[in-house]
Amino acid sequence: MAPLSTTSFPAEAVPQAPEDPLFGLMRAYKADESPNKVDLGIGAYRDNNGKPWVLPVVKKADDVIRSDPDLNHEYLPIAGLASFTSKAAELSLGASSAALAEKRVASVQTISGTGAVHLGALFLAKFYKVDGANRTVYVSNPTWANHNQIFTNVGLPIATYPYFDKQTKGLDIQGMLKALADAPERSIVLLHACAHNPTGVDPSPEQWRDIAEVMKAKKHFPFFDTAYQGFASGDLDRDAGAIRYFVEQGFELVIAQSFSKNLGLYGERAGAFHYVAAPASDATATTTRVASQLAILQRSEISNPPIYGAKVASTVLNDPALFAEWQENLRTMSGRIIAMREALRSKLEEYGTPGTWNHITDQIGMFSFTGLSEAQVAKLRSDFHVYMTKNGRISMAGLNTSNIEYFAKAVDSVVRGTQ
Ligand code: PLA
Repeated sequence: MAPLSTTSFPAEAVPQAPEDPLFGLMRAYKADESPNKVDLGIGAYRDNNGKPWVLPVVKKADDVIRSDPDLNHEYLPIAGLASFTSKAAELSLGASSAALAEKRVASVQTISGTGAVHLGALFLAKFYKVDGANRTVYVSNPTWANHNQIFTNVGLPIATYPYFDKQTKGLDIQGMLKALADAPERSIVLLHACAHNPTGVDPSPEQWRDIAEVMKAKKHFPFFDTAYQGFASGDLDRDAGAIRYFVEQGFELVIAQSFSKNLGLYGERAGAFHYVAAPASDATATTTRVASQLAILQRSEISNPPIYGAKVASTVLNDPALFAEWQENLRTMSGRIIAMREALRSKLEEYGTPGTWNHITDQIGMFSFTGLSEAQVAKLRSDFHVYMTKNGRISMAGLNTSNIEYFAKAVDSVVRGTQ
């Protein structure tokens, strides 16, 4: 007879958790044997053949790294590769940033963007407590699903501010501004720097000014997530506009930065976390103290970050010729995505698919928030082998000249059949 269970982890204590929706989708797509299957799930760039794209500039950087006779596999320092984090900070803040010149930026290399959001969350959970700080993190409705669990896992409660207007399929700026004005003073506000996930809807520069004004009046704490710099407009500087504006306005803020998408380094986990102090006579001292505590947190979690992706990024960021080539590669990616947006919209309009489809080209970045319902998404999957998240988000890079017609016809059929 088998002995009775003596586990310390019975189902009441450790219930079966659902599979992560996005990675579950990826698994289901791989298992699907249909030759027509279309993967519009995870936000990873694909070339026009539907294949992962190793950026040509990354191949070159890889050659440089591998042919270095001094190459070794030693530990990085706790804060990571300094030649990477310093350039990563410049990329986000601008090379002529006053914050950098005044030494009020602390940068730590992280396990990509996710690790950066987590490190920031952990830091705030431990230290954002003085003088009536409100520990609730306000995230856009909707936001990247992982934001919710990263913050709640470290004990910071989540609240939402309106963001996407279902009617216009654009930004609900009035709703957003009102929610930020109504939130308790000194709340933490998570902002997508550009190419908002999942909606593809970004505030205009004027709207960013209004957001900053309300946040300043309410003394809110900005937490920027920048995972798509270069993917929104194709221009690295323009895509950093919101962050730079907030820094110019004198906010103390943090930035979680990912190089997964813009360098195509998904599995290498290259990212950084930046703390920027507000201008003040003691700003450098504050920055030094913050950096010292970030190092303690990092040491206890991962000790020190992985080296390869950071080296690739550092090689590209520090070499003017490679940097220029990277910008070209970025334009290739963003250009192909824009071409797919145009093609999808024009096909749906050509078929007379019920509804309006201008939002497909109005939205920017990696994703389009199609407005398809959960039932329509399910039907696309069961009848057409199209894989997308159930909120109606599609990763535009999954479309190409070979599958766009198939996808557009599938959408047309499903929308007509479920009205
Ligand atoms: N922040 C946002 C807004 C993201 O969309 C993602 C990735 C990350 C951070 C983290 O990416 P990183 O850890 O690889 O740097 N979002 C993906 C993948 C691409 C994911 O969910 O992990 C997505 O499909 O939404």
